Amino acid sequence: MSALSAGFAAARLHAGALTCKKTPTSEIFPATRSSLHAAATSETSDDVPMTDANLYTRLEAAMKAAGRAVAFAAPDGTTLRYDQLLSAARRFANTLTALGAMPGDRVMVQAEKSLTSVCIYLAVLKIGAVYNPLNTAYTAAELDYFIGDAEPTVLIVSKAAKPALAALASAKKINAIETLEPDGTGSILDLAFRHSDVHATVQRTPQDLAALLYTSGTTGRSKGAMITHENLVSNVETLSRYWGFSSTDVVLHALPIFHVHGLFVALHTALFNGAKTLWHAKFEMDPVLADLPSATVMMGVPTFYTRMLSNPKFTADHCKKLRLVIAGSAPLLAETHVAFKARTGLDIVERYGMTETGMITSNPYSDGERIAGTVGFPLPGVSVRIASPEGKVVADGAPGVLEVKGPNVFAGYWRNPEKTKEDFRPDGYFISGDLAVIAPDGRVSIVGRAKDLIISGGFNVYPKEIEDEINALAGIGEAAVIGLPHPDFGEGVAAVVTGISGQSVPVEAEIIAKLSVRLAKFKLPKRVFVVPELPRNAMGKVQKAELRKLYQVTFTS
Ligand code: MLC
Ligand code: AMP
Repeated sequence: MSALSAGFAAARLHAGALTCKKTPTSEIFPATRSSLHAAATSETSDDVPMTDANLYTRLEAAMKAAGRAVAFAAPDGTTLRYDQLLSAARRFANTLTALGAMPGDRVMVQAEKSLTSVCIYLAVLKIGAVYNPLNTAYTAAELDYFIGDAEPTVLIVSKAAKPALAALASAKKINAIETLEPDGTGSILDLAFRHSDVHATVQRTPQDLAALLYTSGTTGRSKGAMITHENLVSNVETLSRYWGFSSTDVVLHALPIFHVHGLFVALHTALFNGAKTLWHAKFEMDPVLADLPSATVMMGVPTFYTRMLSNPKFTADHCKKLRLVIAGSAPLLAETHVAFKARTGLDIVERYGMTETGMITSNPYSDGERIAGTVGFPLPGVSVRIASPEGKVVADGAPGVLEVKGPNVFAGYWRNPEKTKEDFRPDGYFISGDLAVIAPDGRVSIVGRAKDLIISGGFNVYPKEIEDEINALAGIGEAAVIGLPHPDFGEGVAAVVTGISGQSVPVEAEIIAKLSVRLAKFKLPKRVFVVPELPRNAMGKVQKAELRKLYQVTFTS
C-alpha cells in the first residue's frame, strides 16, 4: 500500500520519473501528503451520462462523495484517502490502456493482496475490460491452463513468476506481462507514475462483462464464470441496504481479494458506501485483534471465527463497536454461532452465495431472528426454489437442489455453452448444486451438496481434479478424494488410493510431493491412505460415504 504513495511522490518530484524509489513505510505518508493531494484534485474528465451501467461509475459516485476521507488504513499505520484512490485508479486506467487492454479484454492478475491490486481492479472496470483474478496459490501448471482459456491481453504476476511466463507471451498473444509484488511495488506501479490521472470512464451496458472468476468443477477442469456489471451493481446495492451500510462504517478486511467474498462482498460494500477499510493482507490473529475494537463490520469465512474463538485473548471488548459480523463461503457450524454469541454477545449473520451468483440469501440484519445453522432469506430481488435433480419443484419443506434466479446470476461459463446450458433451467434458474430446504416462513437451510465438492477454509476443492492428478502418477491404480471434518478448515482434503499389482506404489509423502508441483497448496491432500481396494456399490461406483465414515476422525483427534 505504501508503495502507491511512494510512487506518486516520485512521479511529482521527478516530473515523469521512470522509477519508483523505495521508501521506508513509516516515512511515506507524511512526506507525500501534498503530492497525493495535488494528484487527487487535478482536473479529470470522468463525468459520464447517467445511462452508463459501468460498476466503476457507481462506485466512483460514492468514492468522490467521500472526498478526503480515509479509504484504507493498514496495521502499520499507513493510510490511503478516497481522493488518492481515485487518482491512482485513473493512472492505472491509462497504464492498462497503453499496454493494449481494450474494452472486453481480460486483464489477468495473480498477485498478493495489496492496495496496488485494488487500484488495478478499479482501473480494469474503468476501461471496460474484464478483471480476471487468480488465487495466488495456483501453480505454474494451473496458471498455464488459465492463460490458455482466458487469453488475457495483460498479465500481472509476481517478479518471480514472470520469467517462466515470458515464453508464453507470444504463443498466447499476451500484449504485456507486468509484475506486482506483495508490498505493492512492481513494474505495473512504475508504469502508472508515467501516466496522467485524467481518464474518461468507458461506458458499459448492464450485460457487459466486468469480471471472469474461475471456479473449479465436477469435470476436474476449472470454468470461468462470466460476471456482468449488472450482477455486481445489483448485489452491492442490495447488500448495502440489507446490511445497513453507511459512510460511517469501518470494515475489517482480512479476506483474499481474488474470490467473491473478499472482492465483491467486503470490498464492494465498503467502497460503494465510502466507508473506511481496515486493510489486512491476510488473516493473522494479532493484527486482526488489534484492529477489531475500531471496526463496525467484519466479514470472514468460518475458519476466521473458529480461530478467534480458540484464542483466549479474544473477548467481548474487541467487539465494542461491531454492529455486523458476516460469515459465509462455507457452512458455519451452529456451535460456532452459539460460542461467538456467548463470548461476544453478537449474533453472526450467516449468508450464502456462490461465485456464479454473488450473494443469494442472508440471515436478517435488522428485522428478524438470526438462526444458527440456517442461511436466512433470499435477498430482495433474488428468487430461490428447491427442485429435484430433474428440475421439478419439490413439495414445500422437502429437500432438493437450490435453484436461483435474479440480476445477481452470472451470464454463463466462459467459452463453454454446453456447461452453461447444463446448469441453467429453460426458465432462467441457475442450478446451484447445493442441497437445501425452505421452511414455511421462507428461511433457507443448506443441508448438503449434490455436487462432489470439498470446501476447505473457504476454498473450493473438486475431488475430480485431484483424483485425475493422482491417477496420472506412476504406480497408482485409482484414487478417491474426500472431504473429512477438520477442526481448523471445516473440511480437510484426504485421498484414499490403490496401487497397481506388480508395481511399486508410491508412499503418502511421495504422492503429496508430486502433487505439490501441479496443485495449489490448499488442494493438496493433507493425508493419503494407500489401501488394497476401494469400497464399491453394486454398480461398481466408489462409495465415498463409506470412506468418509471410515476416516472421519483423521483430522479431529
Ligand atoms: C491455507 N492452507 C490451507 C488453506 N489455507 N489448506 C487448506 N485449506 C485452506 N483454506 C494451507 C497452507 O498452505 C499451509 O500449508 C497450511 O494449510 C496452514 O496454513 P495457515 O498458515 O494456517 O493458513 P492461512 O494462511 O492462515 O490461511 C487460512 C485461511 C485462508 C483460512 C486464513 O485459507 C483464507 O483466507 N481463506 C479464505 C478463503 C476465501 O476467501 N473464500 C471465499 C471464496 S468466495 P503448509 O503445507 O505450508 O503447512 C465463495 C462465495 C461465497 O465461496 O459465498 O463467499
Ligand atoms: P464458490 O464456488 O467458491 O463461490 O463457493 C460457493 C459454494 O460455497 C456454494 O455453492 C456453497 O456450497 C458454499 N457456501 C457458501 N456460503 C455458504 C454457507 N453460508 N453455508 C453453506 N455453504 C456455503
